[in-house]
Amino acid sequence: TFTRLYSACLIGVPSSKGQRRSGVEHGPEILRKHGIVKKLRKFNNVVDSGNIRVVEDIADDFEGNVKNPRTVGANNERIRDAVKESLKKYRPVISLGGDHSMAIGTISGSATFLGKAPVVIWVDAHADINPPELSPSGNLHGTPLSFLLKELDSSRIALPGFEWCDSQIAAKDIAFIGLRDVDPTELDIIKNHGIKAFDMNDIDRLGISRVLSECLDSTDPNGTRDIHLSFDVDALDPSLTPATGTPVRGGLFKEEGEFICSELARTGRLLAVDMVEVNPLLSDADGTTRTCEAAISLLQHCVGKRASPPFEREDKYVPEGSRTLN
Ligand code: NNH
Ligand code: MN
Ligand code: MN
Ligand code: MN
Repeated sequence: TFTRLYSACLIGVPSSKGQRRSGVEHGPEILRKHGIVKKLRKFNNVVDSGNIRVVEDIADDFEGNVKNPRTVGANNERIRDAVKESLKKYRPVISLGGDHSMAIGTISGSATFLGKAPVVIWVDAHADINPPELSPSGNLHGTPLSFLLKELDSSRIALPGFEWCDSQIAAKDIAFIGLRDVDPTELDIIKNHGIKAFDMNDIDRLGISRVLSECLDSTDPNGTRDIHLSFDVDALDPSLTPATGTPVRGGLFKEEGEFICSELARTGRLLAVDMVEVNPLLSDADGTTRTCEAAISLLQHCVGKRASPPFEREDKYVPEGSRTLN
């Protein structure tokens, strides 16, 4: 399998301009401080490529309602190139965020390397598919999939900083897991284009094993395609990952996240992983440590650690809260 042929590789992406809270740029360094390299090496060879040098000195501001497009755009071009280069030698290429706007670059990097679309498994409380001009917040971390989706080509507006960017993913390539805070425009896009989406209620009902199988059956019926996993730590319940910018109660259990990672790694076709939105300034030391340990454990399962047998949700306490897509 790939575990013998390839080493995994870490790329730190200290980006923060896709949202408004400071601290998420420290995600990569806090994960290293919590021993990510050593802990992943228990399961596979891992090369740490250090951090991408992010652009911070561009004169930037709002473009309409959109915050910092020039900075986010320029950074994503670099991220695309770094991921694409790294995929020539390593897999999975693991990008440590940083805010989730970086997925514009990481997924473009995967698609550019392959010369075709990877499957995109998006694990997140949020759908991150707002067209920027319709975003309720103006934060680009809520928009990455709108840049990538071919079906939105005819309605996409030109934003400064994104001249390099080409949509390379189709609706049928994407599956969402863990949604529970989706904006109305996002829900319209998901429905209109028939994007596979499982909210927390679906996970309660069907179980994570069935949900993941359905994601793979719809995006990759023959089981042959390379997979890009984009994992926002806010997909997990905030009791597990409190150090993040937009926690939403009622999230995934750790075992469910680990099951997703382990099963995707087990296909042998896990090309790239994003682990994003770790913000050490938004919790106390204990909460930050728990967040880092959860993120590192997820990544251990991406590089070969095997999850315990399929996990049944019914046995466990299910937190209260908004858990549905509509
Ligand atoms: N949907 C909201 C927005 O567009 C929230 C996005 N926040 C996230 N996404 N953390 O994962 O701003
Ligand atoms: Mn999120
Ligand atoms: Mn295109
Ligand atoms: Mn996200």
